[in-house]
Amino acid sequence: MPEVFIKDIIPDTVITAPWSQGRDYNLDVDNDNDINFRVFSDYIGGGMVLGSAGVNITTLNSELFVITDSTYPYVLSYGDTIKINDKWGKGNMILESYWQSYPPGSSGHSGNWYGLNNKYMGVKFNNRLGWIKLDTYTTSLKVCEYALQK
Ligand SMILES: [Ca+2]
Ligand SMILES: [Ca+2]
Repeated sequence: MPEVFIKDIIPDTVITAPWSQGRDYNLDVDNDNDINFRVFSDYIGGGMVLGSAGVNITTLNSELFVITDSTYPYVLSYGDTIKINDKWGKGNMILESYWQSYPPGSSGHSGNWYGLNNKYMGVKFNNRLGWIKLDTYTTSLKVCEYALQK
């Protein structure tokens, strides 16, 4: 078993987008001060017609991947196994996206990370496996902890 570096973020970092704004957060999974992920939360009003909110994550390195078969990262639970031959993707990923009509009447969401607690996103960086532990809400997320093989 390779050694694993685990970083417990204390306190957990909450990224909340105020109405009509966005908030971002930089995540450095191997702690070398070079940012690896950009997490972005937004909460946007499109005039009086439509509101939308969501949380996205972008990989910033060519050898950085998350477990997915699309632009929607998979959700892992405690005890799940991360393997080098899992399905990996990179680029601009959507954790969750929500929209609502105005006046309210219809709404919907996409992405696998809608309103989850204590879940994990699988990560691979230069063939080192790891994870990011997140909580997600409609207009925000909480970054709790991350880990990467040494
Ligand atoms: Ca880094
Ligand atoms: Ca924490």
